[in-house]
Amino acid sequence: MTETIIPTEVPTKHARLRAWVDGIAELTEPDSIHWCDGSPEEYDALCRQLVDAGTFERLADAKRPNSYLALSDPGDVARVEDRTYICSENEHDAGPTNNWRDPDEMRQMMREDLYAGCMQGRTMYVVPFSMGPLGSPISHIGVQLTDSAYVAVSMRVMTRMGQGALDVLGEDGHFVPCLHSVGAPLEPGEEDVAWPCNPDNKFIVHFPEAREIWSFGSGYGGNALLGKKCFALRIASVLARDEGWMAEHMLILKLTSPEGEVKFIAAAFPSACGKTNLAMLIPTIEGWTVETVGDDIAWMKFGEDGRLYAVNPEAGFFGVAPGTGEKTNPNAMETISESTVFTNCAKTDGGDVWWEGMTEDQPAHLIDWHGNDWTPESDVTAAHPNARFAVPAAQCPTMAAEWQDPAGVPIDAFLFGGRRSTVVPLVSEAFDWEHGVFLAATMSSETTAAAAGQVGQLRFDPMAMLPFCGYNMADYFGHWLKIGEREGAQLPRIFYVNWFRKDDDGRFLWPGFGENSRVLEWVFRRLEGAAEDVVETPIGAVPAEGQLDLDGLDVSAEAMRELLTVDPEALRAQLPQVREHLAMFGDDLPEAISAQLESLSERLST
Ligand code: SAT
Ligand code: MN
Repeated sequence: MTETIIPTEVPTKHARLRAWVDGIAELTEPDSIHWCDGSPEEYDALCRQLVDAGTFERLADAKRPNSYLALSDPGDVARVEDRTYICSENEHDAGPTNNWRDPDEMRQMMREDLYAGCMQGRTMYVVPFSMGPLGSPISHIGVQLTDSAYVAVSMRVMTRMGQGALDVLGEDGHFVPCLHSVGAPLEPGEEDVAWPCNPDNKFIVHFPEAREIWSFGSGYGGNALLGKKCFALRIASVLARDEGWMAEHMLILKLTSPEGEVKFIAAAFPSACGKTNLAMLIPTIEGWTVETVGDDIAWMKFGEDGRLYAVNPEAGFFGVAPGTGEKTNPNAMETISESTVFTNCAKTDGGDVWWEGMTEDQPAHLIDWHGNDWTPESDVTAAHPNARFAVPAAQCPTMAAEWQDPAGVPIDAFLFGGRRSTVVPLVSEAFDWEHGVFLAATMSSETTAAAAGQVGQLRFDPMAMLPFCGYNMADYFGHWLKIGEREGAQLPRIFYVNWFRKDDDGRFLWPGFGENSRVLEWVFRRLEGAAEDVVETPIGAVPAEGQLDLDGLDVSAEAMRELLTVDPEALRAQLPQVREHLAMFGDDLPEAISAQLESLSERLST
């Protein structure tokens, strides 16, 4: 029995919004239009509809109450960077790291060849949402039009979605229009598939001047939940540049010392470096607590006191499931114990989900993410490596009380880092803002493991923003430098960390996870003006021997020395790769960044 959602009355007097919705409906020809109010009743009804359509399977309530599993089309499992475009009026403004197409040509092609009639046989959902707490001066409103109920449901988890956002918008407020279609119209009477999409025809398109997003062909994650990477990073980075604030790919955590003092830390790492784990970390050192404000994105604006105040623009976590378990992230496990939407995980015989790394033992039998029988003898993974959970942040046991504060939280430090098995020490502090910007602009991970004493092939991911910067990345470095020059600014101090250094036998030198709290403690003490005993190295200040709290830690003195060693020879060996990376930006590279490279090179040659 299929439950139909009754199309709603238009719940807003906002003329521009209504006109836009009408215009898109005329172009895409949906059967009906549903204005989302964001209520729990609507969420439940949409979920039931997704179950009827075969998109969702409800999990066993005894195991995981009020939760669902979706299995995507195998051709629609992740973001598609080669199909992602920044259509600025001027090609140069997209820069060397983005795909560019002429905006007029792109609009015309998408309207005529893709969007015309693309919602036939489907409902168009109007999804108003706030990125950031409702009504906060740091927040912004978007409205997504989508022909996917899965997307509407996910947007309710990931954003403040519904009537509240419309109320903030009022009759004339500004919103970012986000148009999305799975690109799979239905003929009259045609049976739908469980995961409609258009795998060979995906376009994830941004118009930075118009502050507009057009997405086609994919129903998955960052391609389709347009509030996340498309709005909160690519479009927001452009807004931030123009308005003097920052939209960054950063987690936000609250660190409290045994004395009850609080610091807020924002941290940027490329994917697969444990951002969600750090945001929900359980300290191993006595008396310290870490609480969570966000796990992926930070929007920061200057307060009157000159400090940067951050909000997490999202209201949920869209986390990678594989590798998440009681050992690696018990807080995440508790967060997703109910009311969670899972995508591309495996299903147990008892009606629960499972993925690689969830438990030590593998279940004897599963249904894998393709919908096939799976046993430990199978030669494929049971869950897709990019399988996800989407869950309201409010379910996380470590959410900081401030996470919904419209004023945001004052950021005391930025952490940057990559995945480096050699060369880069466990932690160092930049000399100053400009040096920190240089470190972040040259952030890298290794693509191939280096042999002992060698530098591997580096992949650079400046500020972890490579796929998310909505304009010329050289200008983005310039924006960071400008932030540093702002009069009266009380800037966060900048640290560089590396949890992934290995010994000559390829074993990790540092245990990571909860033990990373020892590094957070050192950062905290530096911010307080303590922990003054440092070793000045060519890449910044590293804790002197005895400065890190190692009480109860099972790491040998020799390994500790190795972890904090800065070898000028090895740094020199990686300089050509750093130079080549920055050369990509040509004459656009800010003078200060080239100057930083030259002074590093000088420090290394003396
Ligand atoms: O698919 S998302 O962009 O939402 C998640 C990610 O790739 O980081
Ligand atoms: Mn991310």
